[in-house]
Amino acid sequence: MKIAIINDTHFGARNDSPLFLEYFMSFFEKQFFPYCKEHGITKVLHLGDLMDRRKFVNFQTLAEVRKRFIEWFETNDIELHCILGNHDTFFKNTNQVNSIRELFHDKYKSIHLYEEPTILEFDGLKIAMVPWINKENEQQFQTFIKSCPASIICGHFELNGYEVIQGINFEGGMEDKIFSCYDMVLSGHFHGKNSKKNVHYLGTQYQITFSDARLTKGFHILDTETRELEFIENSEKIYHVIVYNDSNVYNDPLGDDFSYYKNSYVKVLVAKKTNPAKFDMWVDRMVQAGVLSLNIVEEMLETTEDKIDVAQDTMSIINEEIDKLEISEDKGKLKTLIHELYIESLST
Ligand SMILES: [Mn+2]
Repeated sequence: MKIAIINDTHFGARNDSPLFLEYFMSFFEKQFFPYCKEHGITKVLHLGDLMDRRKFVNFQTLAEVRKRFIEWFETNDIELHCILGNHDTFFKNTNQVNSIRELFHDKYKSIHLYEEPTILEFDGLKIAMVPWINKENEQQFQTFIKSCPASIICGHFELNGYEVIQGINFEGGMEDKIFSCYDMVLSGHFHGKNSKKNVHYLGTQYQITFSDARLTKGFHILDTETRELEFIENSEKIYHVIVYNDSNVYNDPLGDDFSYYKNSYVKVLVAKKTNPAKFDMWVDRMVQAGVLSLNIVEEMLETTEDKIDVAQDTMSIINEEIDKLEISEDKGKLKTLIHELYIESLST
């Protein structure tokens, strides 16, 4: 049997942006749902952060999620097995009040919610489903994993030393050695796909913030017989980084078709601009194509001595600069702080 795994769908992200929600839904309607149908998948696991907002729901977002996501499972008789992520819970220290329970659980037969560590069995393969761990359930979790007979454990784990954002490893949380006896640990929470040893952070299925611009996105299929985890890439993007270079911009594989950039966020890094009129025409065409936001970075032109890789995203450039600093302070903490400020500046 093949099981599809999704996580961190964050419906309602970016201040309940209808454009982001459309981009998210289009992934499900054009890629994920047809894939499930075509491959006869009837079980889907969701590893937390179904909704983005912890404290309230926007009714327009809810209506779209209900009609275009939840009801698909119901209509097609496909099970959606959910655990709670930190974004699903109202309080930080308990899972008792959570959006999945309030909005969907008990109202739809296809939606299954695990508020406590639970062992599921698919074709004889035992899979443990662990909700967000907080002060209230930490002891219960510790007891559970010690005697858990499952070989695969799924959760929304916060583990020390794993990439929280490209180039930055999370400091704090639990150590991965507590899972050393499991064949596979599958987790939501950190949004970039990254694996170490038996632990796999699956990453979001699509881009949510600009830091996702250069990451590979998609969903996963677990084969209960071979226990292999297959990655299915989603190449649809809402963020684009284009390096503008007078001499080759028209040789782009997309040719002159700027419609590809409609409703997306485009950052243009100007590497070489010898003909300003040509550049202006190029920008005009980009605007006419209906981009949501066009951010042109020209300062790169003046930094020839330092050989900055203009194709990098902002956070990677900042991280490299921090790495070069000769300071006694903790560079990891500094990166985390700057990253938080950066994300905050994006989400206002
Ligand atoms: Mn998340």
